[in-house]
Amino acid sequence: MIHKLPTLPLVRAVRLAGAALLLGILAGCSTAPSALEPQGPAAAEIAGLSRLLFVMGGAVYLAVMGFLGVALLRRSRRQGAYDEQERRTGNRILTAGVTLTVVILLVVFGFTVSTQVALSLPAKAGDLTIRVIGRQWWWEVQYPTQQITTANEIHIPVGRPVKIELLSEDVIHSFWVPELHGKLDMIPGETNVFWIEADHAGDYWGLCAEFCGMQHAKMQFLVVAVPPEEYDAWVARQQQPARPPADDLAARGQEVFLGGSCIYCHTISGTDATGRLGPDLTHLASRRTLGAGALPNNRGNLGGWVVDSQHIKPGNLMPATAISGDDLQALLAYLEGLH
Ligand code: HEC
Ligand SMILES: [Cu+2]
Repeated sequence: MIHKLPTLPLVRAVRLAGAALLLGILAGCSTAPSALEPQGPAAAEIAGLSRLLFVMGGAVYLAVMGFLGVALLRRSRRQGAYDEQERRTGNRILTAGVTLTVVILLVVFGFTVSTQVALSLPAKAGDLTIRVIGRQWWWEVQYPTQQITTANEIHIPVGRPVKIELLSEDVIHSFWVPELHGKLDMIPGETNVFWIEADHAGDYWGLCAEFCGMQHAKMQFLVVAVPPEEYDAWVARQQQPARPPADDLAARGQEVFLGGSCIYCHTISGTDATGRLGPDLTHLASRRTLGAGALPNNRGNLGGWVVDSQHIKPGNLMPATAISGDDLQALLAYLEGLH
């Protein structure tokens, strides 16, 4: 009796853990971006090829296991040399095996090449070029023609191929939006080019897919695909210089910003802040996250970030700031007005 008591909670705990794991996996399936649920033509090509390889590989595996089973069941216990008939059968099996293997490899090769061709840059993609620069540990996003610089958020018009130029400022990163395309490395001193296109309006999470240091896991971004008119409106807003402070508090906040260390690392267009080490803050309030997807962008998180971003994203390249409570309130009022 005494021995049985402790096992009950243990069994329950194991069951609970199992259920939690299953729920976790199910929840993960529904929310995490999956390359197997493509939302654009490039990702669809890749997912199609993956499925084909999986099915063919699975079929080959089953066939090999089947033959192995047959061979084991029908193995003969006879010693000594094979007769002529057996040798001929053996040769035939060998020829058939080699032929089938070559045919399968040729089919795989053919589909791989045709997928490669389908993934080559569409001519229309040149109409809109976005340059993304990997940094430890965030993404600088430039629209060279539109003269926009932003961070950690890429807005694109829906249903149109968009050319993406990938660079790096420090180490090797890798740009991956699982629902829109495969991965492509961002290499210092080199420009890699590919394209993305979204079939439907929506948000698509992207992430860094190459270990790039301490905060590699907190290096995410959002691709926001919107109808063309909405995209044009976004471009027009982003091209504006920063909004001037709306009231006295925000005006004081601007003084705090311009008088502090912030300007060495951040740009706010239309002001004296032209630093380039951190994200452009001109339209900070229009973005959905802080610290490359580390936190939702709201007042509380913004305050926490400014005072001690090291607590939120240890090792990131923004130092903690010593700031009085009043100055912080003013600074937040200013930053929150930067739509
Ligand atoms: C030494 C350079 C440096 C200084 C000084 C600095 N920052 Fe930063 N800041 C960064 C870097 C780098 C990041 C990106 C960190 C990351 O996401 O890994 C950042 C991120 C931010 C972000 C989040 C932006 C986004 O889109 O995710 C805000 C807001 C911010 N800084 C505000 C400030 C303010 C306000 C000050 C002055 C009190 C300041 N920073 C001082 C380098 C700096
Ligand atoms: Cu990275």
